Amino acid sequence: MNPRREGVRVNSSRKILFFIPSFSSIEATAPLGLLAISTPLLEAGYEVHIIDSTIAPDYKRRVLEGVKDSLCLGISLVTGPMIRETVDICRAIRKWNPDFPIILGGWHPSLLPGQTLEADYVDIIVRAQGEESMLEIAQRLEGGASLDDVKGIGFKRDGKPYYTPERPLKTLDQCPPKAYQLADFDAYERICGRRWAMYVSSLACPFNCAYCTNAGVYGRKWNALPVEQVVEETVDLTRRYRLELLWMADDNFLVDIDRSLKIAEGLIHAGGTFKWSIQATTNLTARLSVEELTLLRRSGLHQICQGIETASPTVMKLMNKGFQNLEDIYESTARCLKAGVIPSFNIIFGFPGEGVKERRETINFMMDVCRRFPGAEFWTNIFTPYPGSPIFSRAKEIGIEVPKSLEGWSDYFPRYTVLPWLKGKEHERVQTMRDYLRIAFDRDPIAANQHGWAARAIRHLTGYPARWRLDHDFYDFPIELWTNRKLKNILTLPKPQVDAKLLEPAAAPSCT
Ligand code: B12
Ligand code: SF4
Repeated sequence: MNPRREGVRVNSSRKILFFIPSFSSIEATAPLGLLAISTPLLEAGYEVHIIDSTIAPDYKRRVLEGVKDSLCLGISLVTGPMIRETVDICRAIRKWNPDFPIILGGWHPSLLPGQTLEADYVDIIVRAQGEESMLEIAQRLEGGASLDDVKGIGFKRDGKPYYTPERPLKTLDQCPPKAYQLADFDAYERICGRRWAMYVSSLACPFNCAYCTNAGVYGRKWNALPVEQVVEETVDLTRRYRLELLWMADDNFLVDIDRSLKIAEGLIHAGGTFKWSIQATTNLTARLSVEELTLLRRSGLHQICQGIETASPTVMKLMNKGFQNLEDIYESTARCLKAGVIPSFNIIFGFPGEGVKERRETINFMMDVCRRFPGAEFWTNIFTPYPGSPIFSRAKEIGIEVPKSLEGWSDYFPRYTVLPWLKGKEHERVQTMRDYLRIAFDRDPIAANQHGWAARAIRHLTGYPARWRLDHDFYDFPIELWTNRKLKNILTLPKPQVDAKLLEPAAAPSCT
């Protein structure tokens, strides 16, 4: 922390302000990271306010107003465009009061603590789980005490960064429930068109894919909440906030299949009426029989999102996805659809080692699966080398230019990624091909506001030539994309004007 403030009483307020910068998505819902760190603060009697720029267009004014009577500001961020709003807000606060404590937590500060703390507008960074760290920081700031004994954080002393010892990770059952009562679900629904939330029932993933950052923060020791707690909390949550959908943000929900089936039985028994979706690896999904999938479907499971990422055996090896088998994917796709569960797949284009031949193998696979199994859906991305992922240790060797400051990471986003081995005309071609993949087969986004029926009809019609192009690898004169965009602009429902209510301080300590 800044030497001007370390060990000095800053502000006697018991109000903590949190800010989450927009994730540029209309698939909007409450930020779980902030809901998680709010609970211990509420239990200790602090007043917590959250401003989410996704639902608060005048977020800057609100944050600048809100900090005036707060003890500190905490910001949650992942690598990418969220950093832009973060920097803007922090600079404005510095201008107002250079001594006001600014704390950064979440994935980016956890993966790059040193570089994040270097920014002159950051006082404290929190690494990994923030429930206890944030509470202890608030208590030290309030009491004017030193931060030395707060584990898992970094701060500045005499202008130099100082890091406390790592805070051991807690298993999920040791973490408090999330403060969902702080979320303005009405505002999220107005943006998204669907009333939904995220829920975490297990933590970490036993695998170690080369492009994935998860092990860098949560390790690889999978742990989970007890079945009864998951059933009770999810049913209560969906009833209390009238949610139609829960998106399990677990990295790999199906690690313990027996537990998954017991959750399904529990939900049926408890009369849960909500839809839910999960993320799971293809090998674990493939272990489910039609009967088991049918049980999951009866409990409301409607989609299993699986990261195939590539269908090229060469690239699969490079990605360290030795656990994946393409034949199994065909079979499990058939089983999912028979049971009424949507198999939804992610693909990453441009992983180092993927050439034209390997990319073609993946496209052929996608086309084949979609044709043979109508209802299966694919979402694609361009590879983004995130810090903390195994491949990132080879960044220099593979020619990735690593940003040298916090601001430098603002453009780090799959949509914009240009790689040394995928740039110029070839990059443009892959982007056009991705656009054709988007319209070639129907998909079901979370955001119900995204398209009106007319826009969907246009996409359906342009699907025929799109499939022809993908089969023939021909993307010149992309007239259908142009038509699709133009007509969509005319026919798509206007994005709703959303303004979140100023959230009332939640009464401590009633969480979930
Ligand atoms: C849900 C989710 C999303 C949702 C977010 C919706 C929302 N309203 O929040 C959606 C689908 C929109 C999304 C989008 C993206 N995501 Co995402 N997402 C996740 C996911 C699956 C869960 C995050 C979560 O809520 N976890 C539960 C909470 C409780 O845990 P937590 O976030 O880790 O929070 C804890 C700590 O980090 C800390 N903490 C968090 N914030 C703060 C703040 C303060 C002040 C403090 C003190 C502490 C603190 O304390 C919390 C409690 O212990 C993670 C993977 C994962 N395993 O976590 C990826 C993940 C965060 N996403 C990631 C990425 C890359 C993206 C996208 C770029 C993907 C894309 N292709 O577009 C976009 C970009 C978003 C953006 N802002 O720019 C990466 C981030 C990597 C990185 N280096 O930052 C992750 C880690 C996935 C991965 N393995 O690579 N994502
Ligand atoms: S990409 Fe998925 S399967 Fe691979 S390590 Fe990350 S969470 Fe696990």
